Amino acid sequence: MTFDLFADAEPDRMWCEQLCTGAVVLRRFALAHEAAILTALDGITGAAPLRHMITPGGFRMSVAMTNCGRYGWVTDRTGYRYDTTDPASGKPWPGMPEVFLALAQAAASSAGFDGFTPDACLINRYEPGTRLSLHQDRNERDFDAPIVSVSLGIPAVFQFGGARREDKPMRVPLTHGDVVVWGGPARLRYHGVLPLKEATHPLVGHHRINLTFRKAA
Ligand code: MD3
Ligand code: FE
Repeated sequence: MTFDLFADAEPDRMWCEQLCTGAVVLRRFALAHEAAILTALDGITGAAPLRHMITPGGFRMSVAMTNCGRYGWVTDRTGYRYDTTDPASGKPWPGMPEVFLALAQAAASSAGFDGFTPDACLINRYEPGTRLSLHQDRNERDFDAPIVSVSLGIPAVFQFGGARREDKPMRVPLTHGDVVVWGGPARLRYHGVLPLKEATHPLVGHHRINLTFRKAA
């Protein structure tokens, strides 16, 4: 079973924090398998390079992105969507590595979401100074499925807002190995990432990488 990979992952180094109903931070959850995750990531970015996509409004995103899994999230002048092909190559996105799937499913289970079957993994790469402004994730078909996000590399401050853009966000620091599961009533809350401070991570260098696992279709 895929879960076994994460079954004995040094529980003394891990703890969880509930942000609200449906949102749980699993601190250091991905740490025990960081090397396998980063190796798999190199395979993906070799086949589908990170790139700065263009928003429907014509702006170049400061966050560089790529995808793996059946569906990839893309944006261009025509809008946001999930697509089975990488527009840069015309080929399908790289498959979801087993270690990614095992991580996402184990994290979802730990947070009370059994049977999570992500078909999309968006990979975001931030450099110091880069931010992601407050938004909702609404391009997925099934809002009952949770979203699992994995933070790697240099630290970031995540903004976790409410159901309305005006709701004052709480600030959640996220660092290498932290995994967050967002489901239920938390699924449609506004969220973003504050501009990253200059820092270096021994394995990842000057970047923050975020993996976001979703059920897109
Ligand atoms: C809370 N990425 O790609 S992941 C995104 O750190 C995105 O790269 C951020 O927001 C990042 O869309 C945050 C965490 C996340 C993802 C989806 C959510 C938090 C969420 C959906 C609802 C509530
Ligand atoms: Fe988002």
